[in-house]
Amino acid sequence: MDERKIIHIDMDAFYASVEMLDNPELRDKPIAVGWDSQRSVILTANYAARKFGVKSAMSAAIGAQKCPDLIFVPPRFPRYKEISNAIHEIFYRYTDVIEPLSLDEAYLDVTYNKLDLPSATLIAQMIKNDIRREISLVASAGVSYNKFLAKIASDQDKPDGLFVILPNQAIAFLENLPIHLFYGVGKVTADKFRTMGVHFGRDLKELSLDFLVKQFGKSGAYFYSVVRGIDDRVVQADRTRKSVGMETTFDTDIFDYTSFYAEAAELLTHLWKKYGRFRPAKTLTLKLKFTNFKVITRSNSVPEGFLKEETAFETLQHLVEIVFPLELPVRLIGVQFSNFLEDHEEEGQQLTLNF
Ligand code: TTP
Ligand code: MG
Repeated sequence: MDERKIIHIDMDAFYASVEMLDNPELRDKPIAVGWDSQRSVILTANYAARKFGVKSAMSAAIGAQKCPDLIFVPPRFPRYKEISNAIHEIFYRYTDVIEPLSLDEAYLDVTYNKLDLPSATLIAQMIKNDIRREISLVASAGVSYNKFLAKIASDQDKPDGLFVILPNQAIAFLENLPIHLFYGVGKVTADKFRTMGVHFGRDLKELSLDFLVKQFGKSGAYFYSVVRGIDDRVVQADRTRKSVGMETTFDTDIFDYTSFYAEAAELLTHLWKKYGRFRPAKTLTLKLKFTNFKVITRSNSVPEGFLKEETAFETLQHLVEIVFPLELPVRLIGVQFSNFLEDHEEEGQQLTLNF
């Protein structure tokens, strides 16, 4: 198998960091995301609370015992999802081969990336910078040649980590890795390994494939491979996005052609830069929201796809001409690409970014 370049990104103290972002008063205080009731469980804690030993999956009662000043913040899942989407948008600038594992974690295959950058480490750094600059959150990244190593790498240097495991470092790294840090080894499996005298990767390596399979079933074969730096699982790209769009809401409503076209063209310029040139689409849609909140859309498709920026702009101009003269002033304009050339007929979600 040709050598791949895989990045694993994992946000630091994700839910807690979002809460601190939205409520700066919480920033220097120990917080736990979860409900403040005896029976509830802490979803995550910020680093100030972790110093006291507060952590994910701990009961709220024990958390409050360990850290008497602990502030409980109820979770807001729609907000985490929104931030997660924004982070994915940043990933898509670099590659379409993105496999989210949860709201705050994803694998990216950047072997062939959209910017033709030769270094996965550089891309990881750029992604971290983008996330910090645009979303004001901190991510940790792991970089290696397979998923298993990239995943472990992202945990090595948290928070704000960037940890790289090069092919010629992998074997030594794995030999020295404590057994409980192998991804896929939970508490029960770790205990079982320890009773067998396995404490580090190098101990695991002494065990035969037969023995491991007898002891752990399918996972045994996985452990046998990964400790040797072998993991051929591909990054399963999320192909569910059926459209990409951008929209903008005005402070003052727009009624005249020149302003309207200028705004729509600016949106398209950005949309083209971000997606259009990477993922040719067949359909361009213009969306308008009038002052009375009525929404209309007008679309046009080209069977060969928008391969050139000029074609997209000609179509945009045509769409703008269709809606003029405007029946009412407009408070919002959106432009959207859909019907991607490479897509098959799959179910999927829509995605719109505020601009
Ligand atoms: P994690 O990435 O495991 O944790 P984290 O981002 O809070 O902290 P770290 O800096 O160590 O990465 O999980 C991501 C989010 O998932 C986390 O913010 C809250 C949620 N979560 C739960 O709801 N229950 C859990 O048991 C865990 C571990 C996480
Ligand atoms: Mg995380």
